[in-house]
Amino acid sequence: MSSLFNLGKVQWNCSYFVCLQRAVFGLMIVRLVMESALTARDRVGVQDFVLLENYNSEAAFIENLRRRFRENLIYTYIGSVLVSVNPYKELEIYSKQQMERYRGVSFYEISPHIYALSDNTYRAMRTERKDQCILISGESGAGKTEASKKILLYYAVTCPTNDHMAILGDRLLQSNPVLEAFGNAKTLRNDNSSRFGKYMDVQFDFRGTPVGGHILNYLLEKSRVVHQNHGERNFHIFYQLLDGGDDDLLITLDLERNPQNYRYLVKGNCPRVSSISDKNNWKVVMKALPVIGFTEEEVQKLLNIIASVLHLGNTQFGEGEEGDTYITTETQTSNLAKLLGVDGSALREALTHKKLTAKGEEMISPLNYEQAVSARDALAKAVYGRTFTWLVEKINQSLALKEEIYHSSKDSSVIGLLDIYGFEVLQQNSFEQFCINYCNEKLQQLFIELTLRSEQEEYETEGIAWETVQYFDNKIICDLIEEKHKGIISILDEECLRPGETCDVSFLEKLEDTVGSHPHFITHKLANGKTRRVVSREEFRLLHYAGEVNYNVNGFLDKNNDLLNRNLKEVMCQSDNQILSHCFRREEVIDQKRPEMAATQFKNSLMKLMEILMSKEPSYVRCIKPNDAKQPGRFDEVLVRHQVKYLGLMENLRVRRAGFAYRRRFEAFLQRYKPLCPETWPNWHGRLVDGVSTLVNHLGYKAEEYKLGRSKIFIRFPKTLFTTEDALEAKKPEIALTLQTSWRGY
Ligand code: AOV
Ligand code: MG
Repeated sequence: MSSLFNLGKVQWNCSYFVCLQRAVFGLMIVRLVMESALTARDRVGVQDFVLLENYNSEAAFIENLRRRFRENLIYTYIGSVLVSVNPYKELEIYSKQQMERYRGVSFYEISPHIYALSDNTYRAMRTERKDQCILISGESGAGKTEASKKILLYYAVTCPTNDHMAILGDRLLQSNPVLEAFGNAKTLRNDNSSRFGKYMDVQFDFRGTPVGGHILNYLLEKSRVVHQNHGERNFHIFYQLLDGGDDDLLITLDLERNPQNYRYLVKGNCPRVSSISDKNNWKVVMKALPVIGFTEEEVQKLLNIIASVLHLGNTQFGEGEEGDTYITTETQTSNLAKLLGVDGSALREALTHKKLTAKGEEMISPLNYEQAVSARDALAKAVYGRTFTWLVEKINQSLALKEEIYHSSKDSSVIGLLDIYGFEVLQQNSFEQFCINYCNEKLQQLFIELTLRSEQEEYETEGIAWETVQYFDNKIICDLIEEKHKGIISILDEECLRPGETCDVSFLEKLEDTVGSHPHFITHKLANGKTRRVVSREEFRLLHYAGEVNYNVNGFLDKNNDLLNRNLKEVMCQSDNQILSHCFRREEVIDQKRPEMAATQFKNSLMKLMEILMSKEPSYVRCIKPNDAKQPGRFDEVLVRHQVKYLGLMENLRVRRAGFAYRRRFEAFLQRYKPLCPETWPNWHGRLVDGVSTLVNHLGYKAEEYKLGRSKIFIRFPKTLFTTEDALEAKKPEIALTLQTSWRGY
């Protein structure tokens, strides 16, 4: 029976084939039998990590995540913290019906979901009348932005509204594609990576109707406008315009369709991304702009700016004999001036000359080639960066639908949503990664402080004794970066301001002198005078909470200075493009005071953000990236373990479990388990605490297993709860029968 048959070039021996088939079939049966033998809990894991038997084991934690991920259950709780694993595929769990399922339902009653967290936060805001915030963290590509969009959609769909407020809902939702077009880009980690930080307040009136919104934006990665790493792109909007804009529009803007014709778009050698349709996204953005209140004229001015950035990139220089510079792309510069709404010869002059004031006298000096290139790039970054800020302001105006409610009403409350750029380690890390990772350090600190604090506070208010848990406090790294006079940012500022010859390397030397002995700071120099291989002479390494990152100091000073030549500012503030004249103010030219440096500005804005967040009741979404290939179904255990570690999820779990694994308000506990005790079933008429006490006595809870607080029952071991849950499960047919009989009886 060993006939041979051809399968293309491969020859299969039939008996082997049959054997293989049998083996596979056998395995399938074994798996089926095993699976049916497994209880649902074994197969899909536990939906709250506090219910894990072996809660100290990282392996058990990851196994639980893996099991759930395999079953497309991407959400799991650690108490009230939602852990989310990016599925990298569309799941059928975000429909309107699903939203309805979660509306008004107690957090733990149904499976974990971003909607449950959204709903719980909303209800807490309503019932406790306290401002809330949802902090979404995780590394680049872990799913933060998607989570924030889902939360916003949940509110837009489920909150009570009226015609007037429906407009607000629309605007809130439509602001997303616009901000993403201008502030997101394809990176190696994420095809739609947020290159700015975003904190959005949604304001609700006393009825729980959304009445306004406000966005704070943080440090856009402007350097991307002029440079992209290999395999990365510039901001989406450039490609959208070239792909989606109609022929007439491109002619007006003097643009060609091929992105490869623009020097600012070729650096990453990645004009197209398979997961992105620039053409469709262009349509979405063009539809969204009027909804947010952009007039046709404003849209045109905005597009002029986008096009002018591309033309700026193509502005080329030649070197004169005296070391001076001239523009070789004359015609393009005339078009560029038109698009920028400025005088052509003034622009030409400003791109090739510098204005200096020495001893009260103004002098003009020619720029050399490198200086001219860097002045051009600085202008492109300034134009794009300031337009982005203007865009956010414009969106804010449109979201402040009812100004008077937003700013004055005592009856209104807020839910804040924080979606920042995730922790990032690239092959070459620069000033931008330094800022992004510093921001993540701050957020992690907030998480540590607030999770521990709120846990402690809960025990305190409920009058329950508390055990402390050891955890890594990353304050030491935050201090290293931000401390006044001694921190890296202060040293960087000093170096930028120090007169005389300063450069990126002198900054590195200064760092070595000042923070060289810090346990989280490393350079190539070893204490014994030898050289460390893993860090080059142009780098310093920070041991972040989330991993080690080498930062190359090249460009740190320039990026922190973020200077634009004065004569370029002068030209720009005369622009007849209203957006640009708004962005480049005359006062800025007159005012000789040096504005704050970029890193300090960022530090101060983060401090303010921390204050805002501390004043609110936080909820957390901790996003995990299951693989680096952006593929569905792949769970890379090493990668996940690393994230579980640095997100401090095990500590989070231990803290949650240190006291009591599980807690619930008396009424909720009684409501769920009252069928298990004849004295509480079908209704308990006394005090809630007595009802719970009667119930747990009947269930045989031992004194060490639980504690009654002022308004909640705290259960120490998951086993206790499992037993109770199993008892409830066993009782279900009986309860159903009772309900049926009583129903029939009526
Ligand atoms: P990020 O915000 O955390 O990265 P995103 O939210 O942009 O990450 O997610 C990256 C990609 O993962 C998305 O474009 C989706 O393709 C996919 N994804 C994420 N969450 C889901 C989900 N719940 N369902 C389906 N697909 C999802 V960054 O902005 O780079 O830090 O700084
Ligand atoms: Mg994002």
